[in-house]
Order: sequence, then C-alpha cells, then structure tokens
Amino acid sequence: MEDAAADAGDAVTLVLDDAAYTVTRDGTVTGPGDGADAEVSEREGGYDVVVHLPATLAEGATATFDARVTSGDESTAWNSPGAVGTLTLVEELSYLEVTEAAQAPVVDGDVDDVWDAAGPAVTTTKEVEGSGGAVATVRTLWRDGTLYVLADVADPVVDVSGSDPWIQDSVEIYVDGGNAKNGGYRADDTQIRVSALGVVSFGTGDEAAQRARVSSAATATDDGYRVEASVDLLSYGGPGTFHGLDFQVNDAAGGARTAVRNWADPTGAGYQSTARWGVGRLVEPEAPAVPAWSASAVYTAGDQVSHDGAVFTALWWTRGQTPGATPWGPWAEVGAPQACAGGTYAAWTPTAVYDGGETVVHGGHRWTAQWYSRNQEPSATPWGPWRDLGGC
Ligand SMILES: [Ca+2]
Ligand SMILES: [Ca+2]
Ligand SMILES: [Ca+2]
Repeated sequence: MEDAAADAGDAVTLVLDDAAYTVTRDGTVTGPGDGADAEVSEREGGYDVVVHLPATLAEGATATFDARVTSGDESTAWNSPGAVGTLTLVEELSYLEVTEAAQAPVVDGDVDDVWDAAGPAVTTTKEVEGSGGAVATVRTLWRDGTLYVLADVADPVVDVSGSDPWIQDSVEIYVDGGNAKNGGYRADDTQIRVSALGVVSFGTGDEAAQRARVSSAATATDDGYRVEASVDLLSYGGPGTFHGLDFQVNDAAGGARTAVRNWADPTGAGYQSTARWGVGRLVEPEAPAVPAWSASAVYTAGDQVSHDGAVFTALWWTRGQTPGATPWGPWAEVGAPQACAGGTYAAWTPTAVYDGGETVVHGGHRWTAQWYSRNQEPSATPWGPWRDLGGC
C-alpha cells in the first residue's frame, strides 16, 4: 500500500468467494470464522500486508476476488463497489534464488570458477511443443545491476539451418525487471534469443534497446552447447529484488523446430505475455556459519568464534579464555552491521582493536577512529581517539 500517512482507518479488505476479510494497519484481521492471519510491515511511503485466507482451491479452478484499500475515509478497489473479479488458479510458481557473485563471470561461454557459487540449477522441463526435446540446465548469478545466465543445453543434434532464428537451436532468456507481471510486454521487458552458434536475436520490442542490455557467447560442448549471457537489469536490481524470469530451449533438426521446452511458462505464449513467467529473487550469499567457542580448543590469531550471540576474532594464541570476559583479552568482538546515515557500518565494541581510520556506529552517531584505541568508548570529548561524524 502506498500510504505514507498512518491513520486509524487504514485497512485492506479482501473478498474471496463471498467471504470478506479486513486487515487494519496494526495487523488485526476481522472476517468470518477463524483461520485468516496477516503480517503487516511498515516501510517508507506505506506498508506491506501478507495475508493468509482460508479457502479450498484447486489448480485450473476459478474464484471470485476483490481487493479494497482504505486510507482514512477514502477507499479504492480493484473492482467497482458491489462487483468482484475472477481469479484463475494456475500452476505452481517457478521460483529461483539468484546468488550474488563475488566477481562478475567473463561472458565467453566457458564456465568460470565463480559459477560454483550459483544456487541450485533449474531445468527447462516443461514441454510446450513437441516431445523429448533438448533440455537446458540453467544457473544464474547477479552482481551490481547485472543478471548472469549460464545455460548448458543437452542437444545431440545441433542444427541452425532454419531460416528464422526461433526455428534454430537456441536458448531464450526472458527478463521482466522488477517482476511487474504486466501481461503484455512493457518497454523494459525483454525476450533474448542466443543460438547454438552465439547469434543473438530478440522478440517483440525495441531491438536496439534490448541489444544494449545484453552480452552473450555460445560454445559447443560434448553433448550439445552452452550459452553464457549477461543482462542489464536497468534500475531494477539490488539485493532482495524480484524479477520475472523464464528460460526456453528451441530444439531444431533438419531445418525445422521439433520441440520447445520452458522452465516456467507452460503455455508457449511467453513471447507475448510476461504473466506466466517464473520469478527470480536476487539474494546475497549466506555467510559461512561461525563455530561456537570451545573452552578446550586452541585458537590462533584470526580464528573466529561465536559466543553469547556475538562473533569474536582471536588476536593471539588462546585457550580457555572466555570471549568478552575482559576488554584486554585475546578476543575482539566483531561489531554487528548497523544502518546509519544511508550506509552500513560496524557497531563499536569495547574489545575490538582500532588502528585509526575505521568508521563505527555508537550511541546513534558515526565515529571515525583518529588513532589506535581499545576499550575507549566514543564520546563527545574533543581529546579522545574518536571524532564524531554526526547522528544517524
Ligand atoms: Ca493513511
Ligand atoms: Ca565464462
Ligand atoms: Ca537440436
């Protein structure tokens, strides 16, 4: 809900098959019987609501639905008062998580080491046309504003002799930045086709604009071919963002297209509509788990442990000395990340060693270390090791 001003009347009303449920901005749910629940989270400019409504639903069936948003004494809805819309219940959403790459892969058709960091691969298992066609195993990564795709296609007969690009052996990458799921293509939605020989073509839309967003390469493999590509996500990227995505393999032999397989869209209409594409979410790599401190273990400088909910780094050889027990001991607490003044900085900790130059957050202010210190709390005194950079 885009509703910057919180007031008592703010609410969302959802109608599903004649039952109406209202979720107020404080998270209270009213409706027939029990079984509905909601989570409300405030954010800049409005609030988000996730609601679970009880219903008996089946793929292929329809349900009547409406959504109404109220702010103060004004309300707007999907449908006119008294009317409802229709939901068509389609297949399970194809979903993947796109892991952030430590460095950008080189788009050359060879598998860089960084591809090992990609999450589980997805496959184009949905037969849209023909049967038994070539299948792609697709991995994804992101870095900065760019999506990277690596598609390994198992295709025993590589054929690009057809007259049109879509009847040649090729991989298609569909990208709907921001996951607008508009249906018909917006200017930012793109259908990118890379043939087994690396020739690039596009679907509907401005060809030059689409071409400017893509680099790609293809190489032959023992059992088919591989396509590697990068796609500029324009302004839509960043950690936690969602994007409409699909991957398609066109399988050709003897100059004709014999089969089409997709990851997400089972209709074969992905070249006309974004509605049934899957969803990719850009995620950051999971930090490796830090082992719990053990009183009997030996640690040397640089080893990290967790203790009492914090992470500590050993400054020198130690055994049996509890992390955090003294600010002069062998353990330095790693400051947890804090959002402050538009950036993210480590919290100051008494046990950490600062050499000068570090910026930390403490007491709602940012501070810069002017020289070496340990266990000297940042404060407003002009004589200490810390210089106040102002409030968060
Ligand atoms: Ca309001
Ligand atoms: Ca590469
Ligand atoms: Ca083929």
